[in-house]
Order: sequence, then C-alpha cells, then structure tokens
Amino acid sequence: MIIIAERINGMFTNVKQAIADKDKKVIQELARKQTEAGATYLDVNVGTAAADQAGTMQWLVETIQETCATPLSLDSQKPDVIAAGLKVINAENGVILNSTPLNKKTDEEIFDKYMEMADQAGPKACIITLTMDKNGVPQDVDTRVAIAADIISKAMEKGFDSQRLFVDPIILPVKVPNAQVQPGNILSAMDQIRYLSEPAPHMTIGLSNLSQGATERSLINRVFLAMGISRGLDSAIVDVLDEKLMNVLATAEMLMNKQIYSDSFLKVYASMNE
Ligand code: THG
Repeated sequence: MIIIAERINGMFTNVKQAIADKDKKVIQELARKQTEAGATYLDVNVGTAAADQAGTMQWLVETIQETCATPLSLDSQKPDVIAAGLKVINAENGVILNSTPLNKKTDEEIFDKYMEMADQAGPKACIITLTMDKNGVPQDVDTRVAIAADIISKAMEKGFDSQRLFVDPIILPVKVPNAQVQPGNILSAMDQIRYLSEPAPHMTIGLSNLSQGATERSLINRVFLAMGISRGLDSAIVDVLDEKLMNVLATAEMLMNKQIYSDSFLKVYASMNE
C-alpha cells in the first residue's frame, strides 16, 4: 500500500498556527512522527488561511526537508502553488503532485499542466487526479467512472505512464444529509475503474473526509479502508498516527494476498515501512 500521511495540512489548527508563527518545530515533529509510523509520502497542504499559498508551500517543503527525506505529496488544486513547492523540493526519491481535477471551468488544461510539471520533476514523479471536472464532483457512479476513463486516456495520449497516475474517486463526508449512498457509490466506481487499464491504475482516496463531523471517526475510517482495499484501492491519504487504522490496513492487505501471512504479519508490515 502506498501510504500518504495527511497531517501536514493547514486544515488542522496546530498546523495553521505553526504556519502563522513560522514555527518549524511543529511541522518537523509531524514529519518525523508520520515517517516513523509508516508513511510512504507526506501530504503537504497549506490550507485556506495562508495569504501567500505559494510562499507557504515553499516554507513547508523546506522545513520538512531539513529533518526528513520522506518523499512529499504536494497537495493543491492551484498549479502555481505546486510549482512553488517543486522549485525547492528534492524529488530524488519521488514526489506526488496531488489534487488536480480533470479540468476546470477556469482552467481547461489543468491536468496537462500537472503532467508537464511532473515530467519536469523527474521520472518517478506521480500525479493524483480527482474524478472531478468543470461540473464539479459527480454524485453518481457512471460519471465518476466516465471521468476516470477520460483521465486515463488523456494520460495515455500524452505518453504519461499509467503507473505514475493515481485516480481518486473522491470520498465525501457520510454525515452530509442525503450523502449516505456515496461510500457505496465510491466502492462501485472502484470496481469499474480498476478494469479501465492493464495494469490497473493506482487508486487513492482522502480517507478522513469520510468521517468529518461524525462520531466514531476512526472506526468509520477503518471499516471503509478495508472495504476499499478489497476493491483494489492500493493507496490512501490517511492518519498514519492512528495505530488501529494502520493495523486494519496491514490486515486487509494480508487478507487480499498482497502480503504474505506469518504469525507476526503485523510486526513484519510495520518494519517494512520503516
Ligand atoms: N483527495 C486527495 N487529496 C486530499 C483529499 C482527497 N487532500 C486533503 C484531504 N482530502 C485529505 N486530508 C485530510 C486531512 C484532514 C482531514 C480530512 C482529510 C480532517 N481534518 C479535521 C477535520 O476536518 O475534522 C481537522 C480537525 C482539527 O483541526 O484537528 O478530517 O479527498 N487526493
């Protein structure tokens, strides 16, 4: 599983405060802890509060890289914010350009821009593309799958290796009125998206979106993560500091025969990610 750690995000009050105070310690501690807990990538999202998003992205990337070499997932729907991060990044071990939609009303070519930036960043640079277009986030299975197909064919046209592409069917909070059908829709979409290319495209989701505002957040996240892994989810943006969630992840992968069973499979999984 390609595990992307969610915590360095200006949506969290302590990160928002650290950005405002230019307090490196909070960010570096989160980078170190999440790396130790098994993160393959660290997601870096400036949030919405920062006035200078590009400058903040740069500061976060530099601050993290002072203490830790874990590859980063630059998370923004604004190409110039991604570009700012890429200017100062060391992408030797890889990088993800996270959160481009297929297209936008105000920017038809946004996904192409992300592919160009990824190519410039290096041969291992990946992209997460949301199944979202100029009409917004689709609410039904068919439109999600259709957008995923457009994403994959556009990448093929540009010669962008499908193994550097992650499709994100976008999970939304289950608590939102009338949205309770959506987690099931996401699973049905995954069932189809995984057959859109051979080998299957990588799929990822921002798991914690699902439980925003709900009680039993960790339980909801854990159960859905296991369901997703059974449908071909091979990556997720998650709270890696949630040990129970990480144990579910390892167990679901083992049950899907992605990791060999041994009596100490949990320990083996943890040590593999060190
Ligand atoms: N897809 C992709 N990238 C993404 C998302 C996605 N990046 C951002 C987000 N969604 C995934 N990351 C988070 C991070 C935090 C939370 C949810 C998703 C979260 N935060 C607390 C909350 O809102 O309740 C913050 C609370 C606090 O301040 O402590 O839940 O879908 N590709």
